[in-house]
Amino acid sequence: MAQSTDALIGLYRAMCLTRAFDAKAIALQRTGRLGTFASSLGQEAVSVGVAAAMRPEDVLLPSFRDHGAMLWRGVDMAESLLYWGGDERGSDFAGPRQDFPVSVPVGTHAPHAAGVALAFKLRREPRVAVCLFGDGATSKGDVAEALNIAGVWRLPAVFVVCNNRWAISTPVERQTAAETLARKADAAGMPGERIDGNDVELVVETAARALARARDGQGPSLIEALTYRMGDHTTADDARRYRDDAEVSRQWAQDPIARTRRRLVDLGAWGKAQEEGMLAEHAAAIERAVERYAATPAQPPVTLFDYTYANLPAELAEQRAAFRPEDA
Ligand SMILES: Cc1ncc(C[n+]2csc(CCOP(=O)(O)OP(=O)(O)O)c2C)c(N)n1
Ligand SMILES: [Mg+2]
Repeated sequence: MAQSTDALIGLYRAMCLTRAFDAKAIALQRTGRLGTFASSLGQEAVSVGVAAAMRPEDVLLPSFRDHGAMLWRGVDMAESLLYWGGDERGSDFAGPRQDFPVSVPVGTHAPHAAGVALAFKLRREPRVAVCLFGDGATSKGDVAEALNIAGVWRLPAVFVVCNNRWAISTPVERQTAAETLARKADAAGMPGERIDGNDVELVVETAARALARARDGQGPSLIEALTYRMGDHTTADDARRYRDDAEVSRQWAQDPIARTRRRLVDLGAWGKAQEEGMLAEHAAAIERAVERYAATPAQPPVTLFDYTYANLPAELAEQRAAFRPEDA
């Protein structure tokens, strides 16, 4: 692939940081210091690769497993921990200010992406809305509607299905009778392409092409990036209850991080010293983020009323007012 070695090192480092952050977040959850967490283990190449193809002024609409994309775009790890620790201030990240927060509702951010792209089109801004969602999300009406309207209005949007083969315990074979998820683009009148989502260079190249097309006024695209969810669905799940260990073991052979490292080593661009230096640097950065997260004073319970409505409905305003002063 036509990526420079430096660019490949940058992608490799970002995937490794994502994985190290992920492992730390799970450890924090296991020791009662984080509410929950959705691991991106094994699918880092999709998230990082898509974000790497974007320009800063584009807008990312991530799903809950897109830590790689969010960190690449500049979200601080301490802010991400705040979010997963149940503190809404974690969604009000310092930058990138116009990117969307994590969408936990499956696929509901796809119509938002179409809306963002429509705004760019009406304002004649050469920007693109990039929406990441899972294989399970493609069965949602929200996604079908978003693809349809983006196609008919030729909106500057790129939709990326991160096909990690599972939607909690539902395998993709039981999710759809369509031959591929990329084919869902046909009905919306946009190009759809299935790619190896564990090849980070291919992800960047494919996303860059789709972004260029959208920026150039040629309309949206759908990319299906095939990867695998190596971990549990979230920290509240135990995937051994519904899938075979052998399947998971087989998938490790496709690990995007090991693949990229092998490629860098073959190019003579990476070795033991660089690897050790990077791991130490990442561990220190993550430790600093954990400290900042732990040192953030918790918000008072009354703030649970504060982030859903711009104007609180009367009955909720009444409940908020009824909070005892010591809880407010
Ligand atoms: C609207 C909605 N329905 C159900 C859920 C519960 N839920 C959370 S994740 C998930 C499966 C998502 O699968 P997929 O789209 O493949 O994404 P992945 O978890 O594999 O990244 C479901 C059903 C939800 N969060 N939102
Ligand atoms: Mg999935």
